[in-house]
Amino acid sequence: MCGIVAATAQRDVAPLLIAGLKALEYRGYDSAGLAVLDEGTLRRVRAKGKVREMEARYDADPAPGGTGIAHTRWATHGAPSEHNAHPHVAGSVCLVHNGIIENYAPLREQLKARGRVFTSDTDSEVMAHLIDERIGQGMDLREAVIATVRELEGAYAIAVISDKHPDRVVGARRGCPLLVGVGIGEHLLGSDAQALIQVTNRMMYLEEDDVVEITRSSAQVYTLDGKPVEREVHDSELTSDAVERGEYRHYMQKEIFEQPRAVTETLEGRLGVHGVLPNIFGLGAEEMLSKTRQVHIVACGTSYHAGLVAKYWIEQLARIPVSVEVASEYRYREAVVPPDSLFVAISQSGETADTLAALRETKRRGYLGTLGICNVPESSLVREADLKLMTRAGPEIGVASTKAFTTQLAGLALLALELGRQRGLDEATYLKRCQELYTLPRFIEQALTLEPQIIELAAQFVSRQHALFLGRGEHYPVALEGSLKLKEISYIHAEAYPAGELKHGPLALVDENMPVIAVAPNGPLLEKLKSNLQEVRARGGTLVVFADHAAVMDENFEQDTTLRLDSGGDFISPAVFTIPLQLLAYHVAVLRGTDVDQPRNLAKSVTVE
Ligand code: HGA
Repeated sequence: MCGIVAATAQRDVAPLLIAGLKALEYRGYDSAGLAVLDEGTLRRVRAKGKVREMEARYDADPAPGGTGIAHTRWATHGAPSEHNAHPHVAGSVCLVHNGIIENYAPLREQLKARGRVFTSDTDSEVMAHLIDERIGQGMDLREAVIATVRELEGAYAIAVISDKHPDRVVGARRGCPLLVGVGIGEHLLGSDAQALIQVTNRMMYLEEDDVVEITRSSAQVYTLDGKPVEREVHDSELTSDAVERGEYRHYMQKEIFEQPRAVTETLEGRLGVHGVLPNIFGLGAEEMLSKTRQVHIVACGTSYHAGLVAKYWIEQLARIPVSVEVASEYRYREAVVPPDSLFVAISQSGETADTLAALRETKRRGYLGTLGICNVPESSLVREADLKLMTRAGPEIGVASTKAFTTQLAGLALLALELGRQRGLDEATYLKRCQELYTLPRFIEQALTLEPQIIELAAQFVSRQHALFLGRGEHYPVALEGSLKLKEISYIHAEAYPAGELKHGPLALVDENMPVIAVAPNGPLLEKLKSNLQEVRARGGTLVVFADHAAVMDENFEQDTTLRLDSGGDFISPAVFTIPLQLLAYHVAVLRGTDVDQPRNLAKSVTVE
């Protein structure tokens, strides 16, 4: 979602802001803008589209200066256009915003009644006017920001400058991420560490309702009562080359191929020869997990699919009930929480607005405790959950999630094994499953070698309008994930069904124009799946089957394409079978010429509701 960068320095900050925006562009690419203060004079450059469009305008007429703010937008209120691009200016105030101001409509009406003229359709602009009014009444910038955010309902991360108060930037956050970069003789603000890492690795993470004022020499955090408060400075482990694309054509392709290493990192130091190592979920985990009698998993999008796979694993290995729900539903529902329930929140960024809100809801719903499974160590989710497991996938830039998913699966497999061990899973099965999990990176590596065949297969999909994915058991969520990938980046309408549901409706859609993609690992459900595939053949459907080497398939059907891979065993096979589906979506999108890393209408790190 929208990305913010701000800086105040002894040097010209415009190049820092533009470099920061490029690193943040995965969060939004509807428009980009920056504003720079030079000796009390404000200059603003904005453009619809990507950062490079704005940069070209900036280069044609540079606006150097020592203090500035910048933004890359994913529109929520008002069309993607230049006049809705941030920064927004009102009088002496210039502001960028990530989030949604829910009470913007009455505030806007009140401001208009007081003679304020609006130049955008965004919810964000009200904040600039409110702050400017207060500066006009004699408040300084920080006081004006604090008084304004106290009036707001909704979520925000903001960065604000004023030509009446040069050489400083005031930031504030509630519900959306914002952190401070501590440089030498300079300070920055950013939506995430990637925006700042090119300048500094020293970061100060802001907490809910913090307000911060940065100058070249200081970064002071305040509460909403205006009291100074200390926040620790951490050294980020992120490196700037972790966010480079290298020799790959797209970040998504790079991230698909990083999966063997990413999963190895997830498992390292957590899975030993005798099983899952102690305390990998944090202090107190042993006790909490041993008391757990029920698990609620809450997540969005791809993370939700990982949760669905985990339901099969945990119920099978630990014999305790698991429910999985999308966070935007869970948070507004009066969920029944049986005693000794563990709440598990899964999010790549740890800033997913709905997942975080759901986590916060648990406080009044009486859970035994909460566990966050997340890829970003300093995120809100990790800070707020009782127990945590970092997935260690490294930065994921492609909007369509790939390595985040398989590393989440690896983390959830550890959880299922640990719960199983505590709930009396027999030693032999436990050790067998642990060993299987240990080999997961190798089987992912092998699955990646299917790429040349998948490139050929992708050609069959280029002119398709629809696709149907089928799976059974824990491979049904894999089918869901495959269909999500395809629709996200190739814009082909795709749906996934449990194969047994086919005849209850979706079979009506099957004809020679409907490719049906089946996930067919060897196992107890294979025969059932094969019957479902016969139903497709009988209607003239084109079948693409991803099958285990060991699976005995009926391959004498002309309209079928069968690709073989080695699943590595029942337990890890959902993660392994995900790989060809990711590759298929990727190569179909490449052939269709879509913007693979930044698909239309989507953005990463969904920090708004
Ligand atoms: N509501 C603002 C900011 C949107 C946002 O944060 N998206 O992630 C707008 O529409 O400009």
